[in-house]
Amino acid sequence: MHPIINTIQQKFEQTFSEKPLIVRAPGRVNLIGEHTDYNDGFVLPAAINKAIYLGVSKRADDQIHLVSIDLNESFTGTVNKLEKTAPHWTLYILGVVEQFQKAGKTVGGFNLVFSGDIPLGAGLSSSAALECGVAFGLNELFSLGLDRVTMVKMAQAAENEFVGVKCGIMDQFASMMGHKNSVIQLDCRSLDYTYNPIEMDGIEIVLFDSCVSHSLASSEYNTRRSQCEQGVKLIQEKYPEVKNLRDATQQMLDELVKDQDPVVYRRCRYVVQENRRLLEGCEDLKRGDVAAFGKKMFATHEGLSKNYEVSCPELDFLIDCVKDQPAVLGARMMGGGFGGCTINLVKKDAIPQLIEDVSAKYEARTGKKPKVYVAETEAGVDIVHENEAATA
Ligand code: GAF
Repeated sequence: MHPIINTIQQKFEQTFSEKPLIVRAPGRVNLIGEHTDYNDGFVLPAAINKAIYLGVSKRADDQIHLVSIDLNESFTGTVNKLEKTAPHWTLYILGVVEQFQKAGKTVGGFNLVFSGDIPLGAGLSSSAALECGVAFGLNELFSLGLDRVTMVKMAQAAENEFVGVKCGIMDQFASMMGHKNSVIQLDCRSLDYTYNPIEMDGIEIVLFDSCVSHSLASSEYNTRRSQCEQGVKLIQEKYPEVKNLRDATQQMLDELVKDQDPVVYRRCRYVVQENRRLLEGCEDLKRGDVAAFGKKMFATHEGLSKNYEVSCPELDFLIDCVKDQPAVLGARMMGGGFGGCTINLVKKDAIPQLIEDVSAKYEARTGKKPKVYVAETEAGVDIVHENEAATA
């Protein structure tokens, strides 16, 4: 049995004297398309083999009992009064309950115990995984009949409204909708999506974790979002049909934003370029041209670092370490930024040596060893059935 599932079952039975329903909710990677989701643009994420596991059961009363095994903390509240002042980690759970209530779905009292192997603050979306796992578990427990995409939207709304981070929809979508061996090409405006098979023979996704802990809730994320909105407002003075940066062109930015606000201009230019890079990059992958795709990842990093300014010296250094390595086809910082992981497409045979070299250089420069994960794509959120739990 997977050790985390075992731990949850034991803790659950000790605490609540019953067996829980177990849900697995994965983290995500994103190959390209960063900071495009909240601009109605495109993203290319996949769910991965790192996950949060939750044990849940119904209660006869209206209480909510939560246990975080990893933080060694617990919380008791009630479905009738969802407190935003509760410890921070509870907001991702209570926020989902609030969304269910807003949608007129009756959620009774419940017990929940969770743990996971998604490193926290590494940009692999542990928060979205928790939200999606809670949504899926409660939907199942109380037979609410919600479909996956509806739960994705509710999980995102929980983060926007209860946690206070104005994130886009990418992370929740990837966690809920992932398929093994596929990346999801998602149009964040229409929510049309396709599963593109990952065909990168002999190439693996390697994540170098800078171990600089980012905080998505940091005001910088919300600031980027509002700078994009400012750019759109300037463009709308002449082109009212532009609803979001997704609709903007370089020429519109040059004409209407460049002289008005150089910082907003750089932010918007990055987003416009990134949407184009993603669409062209998907064509590269369809042709099997991973080398061309990888070059675009390096270009994305450059844009995120210099124009969008969401990188940090440690992430830039990790990219500098790999950019002239023939075995690394592409690399960039991933996720919201200000820390977390870089994502690297690396020739399989060269991985051990690369890890050794990069780790040594990183330690010499920063005094800390990076953590390294080789990510595999996985299916999205699901129930762990008893027979799977026994063999996982
Ligand atoms: C974070 C957010 F949660 C996503 O919605 C997305 O904006 C990402 O940063 C940047 O692409 O993970």
